Parts: sequence; C-alpha cells; structure tokens
Amino acid sequence: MAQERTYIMVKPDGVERGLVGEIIKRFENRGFKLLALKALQPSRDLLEKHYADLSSKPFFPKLVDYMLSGPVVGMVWAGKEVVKTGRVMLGATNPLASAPGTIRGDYAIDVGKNICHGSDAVESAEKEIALWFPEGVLNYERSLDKLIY
Ligand code: FUP
Repeated sequence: MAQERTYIMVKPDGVERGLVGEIIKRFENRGFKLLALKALQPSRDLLEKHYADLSSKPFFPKLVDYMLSGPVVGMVWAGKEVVKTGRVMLGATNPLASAPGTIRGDYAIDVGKNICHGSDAVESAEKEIALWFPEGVLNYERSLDKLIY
C-alpha cells in the first residue's frame, strides 16, 4: 500500500531566517521520508489556487502578498500518519497558541509570519502535491519500509 504523503512548505520568512535545515531535520529525525524538495518563487496564480478556500477571508490579500515576498521551499514527506503528525510538529496556525517544542512554538509569534505550511488532510495533501509538483514526485523504498507494521 502506498504510504501517506503530505505537503510541507517553508514560507518566505522561514527561508529568510535560515530555518529550512531545522525543519528538514525535525522531519528526518522523526523518521519521515523525503520524497521531493524544491525552492521556488511562487506565482500569484499558484498561491491563489493553494489558498482558494481562504479567498473570502479579510486577511487573504495580505496572506498572498506575504507568500509572494520571497522564495519558498516545498517538500513532500511520506510515512505513517504524516499529515496529522506533521501538523502537530508545525504547531497551531497562530504561533502564540503553539506549544513550545513545535516549530511555530519555538520560532514564531505572528500568524501572518508563521514559517511553515502543512496539509490539513490526506485529500488536501494529494491536491497540494499535484499543484506544487506538477512534474511528479519520486517514490522509493527504504530497506526497512517493508517491515513497518
Ligand atoms: P493552516 O492550515 O495552519 O495553514 O491555517 P489556515 O489554512 O487556516 O491559514 C492559512 C494561513 O493564513 C496561515 F498560515 C496564516 C494565514 N492566516 C492569517 O493570516 N490570519 C488568520 O486569522 C488565519 C490565517
């Protein structure tokens, strides 16, 4: 059976602050598998598609401008319950509500500069992976993957 996948993105403030390695390290240390990784300057069109569900929110224009302010690093991670666990590792959307030990709880205070994104459900993860990696995503098996139970 294919492993669960999620889309994790380091937002412009996280890239600017040099937190890409820290975020990768936390997912690697936990045991998740990196399937894809790229830095890119997202277009307005891509961001509006990614955040389509939020288009009616008052903060939407500022959110898109913030996300356009610099490059992002998009990643696909795979593993057991990676969607839910990835969200726990990121912390609450509002960093002030994020527990210490989470990425946002350790590195952020503003909801409008909350460092990272993680898919909120398995279906949205697959949609986001298709949106951000239209070229497709590698898959490979680690030597012990077949022994996971
Ligand atoms: P999340 O799933 O944690 O990314 O949260 P949402 O999809 O609800 O929000 C997406 C982004 O919108 C957040 F990362 C930051 C921004 N946002 C605001 O700027 N203000 C808000 O009140 C809520 C979200």
